[in-house]
Amino acid sequence: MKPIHLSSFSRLLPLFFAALFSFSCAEKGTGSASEPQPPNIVFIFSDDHAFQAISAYEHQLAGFAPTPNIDRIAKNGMRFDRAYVTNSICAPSRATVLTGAHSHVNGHRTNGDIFDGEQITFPKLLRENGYTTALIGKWHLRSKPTGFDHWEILPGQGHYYNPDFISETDTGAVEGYVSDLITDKSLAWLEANKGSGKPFMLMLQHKAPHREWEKGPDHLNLYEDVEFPEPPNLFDDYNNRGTAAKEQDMTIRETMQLDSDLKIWTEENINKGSYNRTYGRMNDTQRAAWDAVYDPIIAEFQEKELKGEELVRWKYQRYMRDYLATIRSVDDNVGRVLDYLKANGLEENTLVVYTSDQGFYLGEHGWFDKRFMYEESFRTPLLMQWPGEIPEASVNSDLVSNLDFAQTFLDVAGVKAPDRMQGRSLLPLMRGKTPESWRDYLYYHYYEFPAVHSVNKHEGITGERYKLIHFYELDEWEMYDLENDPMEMNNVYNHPEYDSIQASMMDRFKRIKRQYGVIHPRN
Ligand code: SGN
Ligand code: CA
Repeated sequence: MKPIHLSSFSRLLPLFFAALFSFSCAEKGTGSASEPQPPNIVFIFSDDHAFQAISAYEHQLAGFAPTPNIDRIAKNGMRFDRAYVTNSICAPSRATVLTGAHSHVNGHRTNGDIFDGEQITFPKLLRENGYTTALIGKWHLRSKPTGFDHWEILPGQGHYYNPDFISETDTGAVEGYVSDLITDKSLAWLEANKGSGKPFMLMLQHKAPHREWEKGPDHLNLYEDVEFPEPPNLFDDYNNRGTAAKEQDMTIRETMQLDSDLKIWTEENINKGSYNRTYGRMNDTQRAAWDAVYDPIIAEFQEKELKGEELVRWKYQRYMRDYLATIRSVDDNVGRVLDYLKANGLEENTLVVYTSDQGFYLGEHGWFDKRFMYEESFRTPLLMQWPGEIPEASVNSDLVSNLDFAQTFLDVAGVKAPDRMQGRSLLPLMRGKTPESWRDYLYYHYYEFPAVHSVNKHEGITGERYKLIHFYELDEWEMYDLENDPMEMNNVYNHPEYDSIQASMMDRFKRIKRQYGVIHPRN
């Protein structure tokens, strides 16, 4: 038998009691047992979902592309305004969520790494302590999931239309749209689990809104009549920034593809680029509905012969229409999960978390994609509800990160976190009581270079107001004053008026690296 941590034992007593009488609550659902038990955890994780695209964040897009269901979580609970990631790229972020450790500790630095599933993760610890666990949706860690009673994953990045799913026993395409299917499978698992007498932890991991942003059949026309506001720095010239910002390959102007990204599929490019894994996967009905929307767009585009800034503006509008429509499908499906919990008496005793593996550029600096330590990609959305524990409609602005989830979930379940984990439990913050000793800096490190989008390796720290970044292979430093320059257009490193702040940031940087055990030859 697996050991049970003492600290969790008292909380689990009622659970054993409930298990003895599980037949009596079989029809009512896990949360209806009369004795309190550790809460269920539903972790809804999307891919590349920018906080700017969640209306609860009140960004300039909010009025144009509402997310009413994700906003319900903010209304029922807490919105975190300064949630960040340790490494703004997919697989490393997922590895950090599972292990509660930075990339240099869990070994997952880039999307090319293979996750070591032998290491300790929070789902394993929850499972050892009486939880039933599942992971459904995007995984992207290349090794087989460990620590789950049930898993059904997309291969690699997954597909939007008629996606393949891999499970322990089966692999094959399932007809439908990916956000709906991930939710169908998650609700089916919850339903099958009803009355197990055990608390559950579900990781429901969407593929959307990842590139190439293929909207679903219910939302093909959703934003076709909407003209979205442009970010003020859509035409950034990268003056006052370093080499990395100038040499990246992620601009809407140059990098964003007309065919695969913006769906201008014509006789000439058909069967090229991502055709086979995107548009090429649709069945006849799906394709007919798609073509009815896109054929006129393609015809109009060809007629206009846009160039220069006009072409960038057109691409930005198309990008937003597609990206934000894929988010509406995620939002609808978040609504389905919230409704299910409510209808099954599970709302009260379930912590629901909505977050993303990283942020994303929605045209800021002229970019899409992520990777940089600048705010839009470094930050990630984070919303949580847990009635009775998290105050309704509350906002937290402490520095928190994906490093903290593992310890938070263990704390919520009354399970002791192992020393290897490097984050902190968010539970006191969730209850509206930030400890005096809460962190004042976060450490960041991005390693994937050379690679797609050409973002140089860098590491850095951010505090409440100032951010220091070192592009160490270029030996270039950047420092930003987020209060005076929230869009990070002006590198103030070595500006005399910031001398003393810079000196203290450099000192903190060294100390934080020591604290987290970062061993790096260049520093
Ligand atoms: C693919 C995308 C990139 C994206 C990476 C990583 N190109 O390579 O734009 O940065 O995934 O994304 S695509 O044309 O194949 O879509 S991540 O979210 O998995 O890290
Ligand atoms: Ca991602």
